[in-house]
This record gives sequence, C-alpha cells and structure tokens, in this order.
Amino acid sequence: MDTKKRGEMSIMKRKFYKLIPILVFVCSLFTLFSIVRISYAFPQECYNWSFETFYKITNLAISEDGEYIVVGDSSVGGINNGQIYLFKMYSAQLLGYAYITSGVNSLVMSNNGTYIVGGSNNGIVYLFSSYNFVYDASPLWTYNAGSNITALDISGNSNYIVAGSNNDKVYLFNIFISTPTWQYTTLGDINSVAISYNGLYLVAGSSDKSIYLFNRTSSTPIWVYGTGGSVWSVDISQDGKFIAVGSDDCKVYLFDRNSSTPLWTYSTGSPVVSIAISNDSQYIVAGTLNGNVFLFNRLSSTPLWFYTTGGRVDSVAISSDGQHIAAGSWDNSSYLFNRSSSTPLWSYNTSGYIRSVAISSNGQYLIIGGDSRKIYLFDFIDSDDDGLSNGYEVFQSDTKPNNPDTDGDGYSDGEEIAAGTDPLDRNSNPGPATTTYSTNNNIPGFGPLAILFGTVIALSLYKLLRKREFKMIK
Ligand SMILES: [Ca+2]
Ligand SMILES: [Ca+2]
Ligand SMILES: [Ca+2]
Ligand SMILES: [Ca+2]
Repeated sequence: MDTKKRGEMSIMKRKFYKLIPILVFVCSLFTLFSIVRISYAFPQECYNWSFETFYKITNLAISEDGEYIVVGDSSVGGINNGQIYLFKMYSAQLLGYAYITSGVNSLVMSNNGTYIVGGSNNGIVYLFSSYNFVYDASPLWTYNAGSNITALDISGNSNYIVAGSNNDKVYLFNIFISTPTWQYTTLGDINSVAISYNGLYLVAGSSDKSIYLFNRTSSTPIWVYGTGGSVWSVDISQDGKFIAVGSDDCKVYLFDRNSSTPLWTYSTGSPVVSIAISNDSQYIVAGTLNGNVFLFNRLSSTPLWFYTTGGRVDSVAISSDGQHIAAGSWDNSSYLFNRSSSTPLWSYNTSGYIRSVAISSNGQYLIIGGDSRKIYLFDFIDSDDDGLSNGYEVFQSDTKPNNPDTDGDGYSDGEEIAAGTDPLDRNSNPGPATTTYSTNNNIPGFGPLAILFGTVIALSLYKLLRKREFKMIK
C-alpha cells in the first residue's frame, strides 16, 4: 500500500470515528421516541371493567366527572320490560337497578350525577334520584305521555327536563313537578331534544322535517326551520347560543340561536343520525348512516376531518373542550379520536352493534354499550406509562397505577399482561427476553437518562478522538 492510499484510509477512519458520537446521540433520541409512542398503545382487553345486562343496551350516560354511570336496556322490541342500572365508577359497583315496565328507549343523567331520567317504550317518563337508587329502586315521580318516549334531556343545572314522544309532542318539566309545565305538538315523531345548561333554551327535531327552538318560558317556538328530511339528531351548546342538527336530508346544520337561517350547512352524502357539540361550543361531531364520523370547527362548514367506520354511526360524544371524540358504530366497534387527527387513537370491538357511547367531561372515561349486552368502561390516563390505564391497574390487574413495574422483576406491568405472566410475582416473567425496558418503555426518567448517557459517551468519544487527532497531527 502506498503512503498516499494509507493517508486516505486514515482520513476515512477519522471521519468514521467522528460519526460515532452522532450515531450514539441519534440512538438515544430514537429510544426516547419509542417510549413516547408506546404510551398510546392500549391493549384491546384494557377496559377497566364491564358488566353484563339482562337485555340489549339501548342507552347510557355518564356524569361529568365520570363517577356515576347509568345504563338502560330493553327486551327485544321493547314490549316486555327493561332495566335502568346505576354504577359507581370508582368502586366498579352496581348501586342498584330499576324495573321499567317496557324497554328503556331514552335515558339521561344530570351533569353532577344526582338525577336520572328514563323514558320507556310505553310512554312513561321516570325521574330517579341517584342517592336512593337501590335494588328495585322507586322513581321520585313518573309521567305517562301515552306514547314511546323517544328523546330526553336534562339541563346542566338539573332544574328542567325536556322529553319528546312518538305522539309528536315536546314536553317541558320542572324537575320537582311530575306534570309538564307545557307541551307542544309538532306534525311528526320527536326524534331528538336538547336543553341548554340553565334550561332557558331547548330544541327539538321532528319527523315532520322541522327543527323547533323554544324558550322555556313559552310553548310557542321562537322559530321553526324546515330541512329536507326527518330531523334525527339535535344538540345545543351549554350556553344555549349554538344549535347543531343532523337530518335525513344528509346535511349537518349549524344555527345561531338568534336566527332561523343556518350559519352553515354541510352535505355528508348520507343521512346524519347522530350529532354532538362540545361544551365550549367550538367543535361539532356528526355520525352518518353510511358509517362516517365528521368533525367540524364551529367557524367553518368544511370538516376538519372524517373517518369511515364499517357501519351506521348511531352515537357520538365529545369532551368539554372538544379534545376527545368518541363514536359507536354498527360495525360493532367503538372509536376514540383526538380532535387533531382522523386516525383513531384507539378502537374496541364487541359482539354487537354499539348503540350508545358517553364520555366524561375531561375525556378521561369512555363508556360504550349495545347489542352485546355488555357495558365497557375505559380509562385513558396511564400515569406510569406502562401501557395499562390507571383504571385497568386498579380494577383488573391489581398492579400499581404509579409504578410501571409493580413486582420489580424488570418487566413492565403492561409487558407482563401482554406476555401472560404475573405482574405481581417476581418469579413469573417473560424470561430472558429480547423485550426488556430497552424496547418496551416504562421507567419514568429512562428516556432523559438515555439521552444523558448518550451525550456523556458522545462527549468522551469526541474528546478521545480529538486527542488522537492531535497526536496524529503532531
Ligand atoms: Ca399504568
Ligand atoms: Ca403500573
Ligand atoms: Ca414486573
Ligand atoms: Ca412478574
């Protein structure tokens, strides 16, 4: 080898050595990113708890803080009977249930979980208090409307109830009085109703193709707007200022309460069967018969995104700030989205149509139910980043929600559940595996440590190489 070539080789070598610190640093960064990514991966079985009902689930609701959950079911066709079940979430406890003379067709709960209102297929409105909801609970009052109670809502301050029925009527109740304050007759079945937080404004959607807006002080509508088809779903913002509507004419409508002319409309290409507006009134989610979920910012009729499920999207829900969006589909799955992306954060498959989804105000808890006759509660906070939600650790695996490796055997709780080993037994673990913390996350501070370690190595190597270079030049 001649001197020139040897010189070239040593220059190449030096260049290579210089690359090493950079490579080490890049590897450290990659390790950190893999940790961050893992925190979104919830195994399918990670529901906090589930409960089997007698009949198919028709409706469910959750209190704002997620502490109370109410579920309604119905025998086939709703002709025989149904039940309303009340659960306390933190203790996974069934507080009681009430028999409903025919199936439950509509069901709501007050924001604070204090009151439950149910509507039956044979026309009865039931009001229950959560505080004395025991086995075979008795209602505070009932009202017989004589026809299927298809729609219900309760004001955020718990003072007013609005009901809609199949005999074309809208009813307003003061919560303490079992006879309606007033009623109004439209020209078709009432499909959906909603009432603002203070109960001052209420809206109803009818099969007569019209939307009706009321001030609660009068049974004469403030305005009526005709769409091109049955109005399937309505919602009103907490402050009563905005009204979102889904119609059989395939359109989503947004109204300012002060005008019967829509602020905007959007054609989805399929009947819009479910709709919800966030408490801060900034975001609107709509579900369609052909399986799409659309998210809108209130300020624009162009959807932020849409996602296609495999079946009718019968139920949608959105957290207070619009950050989290849930949808239940007749493809038997439920989906959770972040408002910034149409790719679901998560989905869960059951053995039947999803009829109802509800989300707690902060988006932490999601409850789903439908024809599988099972409710599932999910919790989306994973404090120790081990791949298992806090709720799953408390209710299912008995592991510690604030310790990623409860038994200290070097394998994370999530990793052990996935591998089928015991996360509470040091002697039970996935074995001398390829998947230890280095690939599967989970020691808090491990990422920063990896970076620190990488940086120290990188700096020492750099110094060493500088020294060598210096010597070589000498
Ligand atoms: Ca965890
Ligand atoms: Ca843990
Ligand atoms: Ca372990
Ligand atoms: Ca173990």
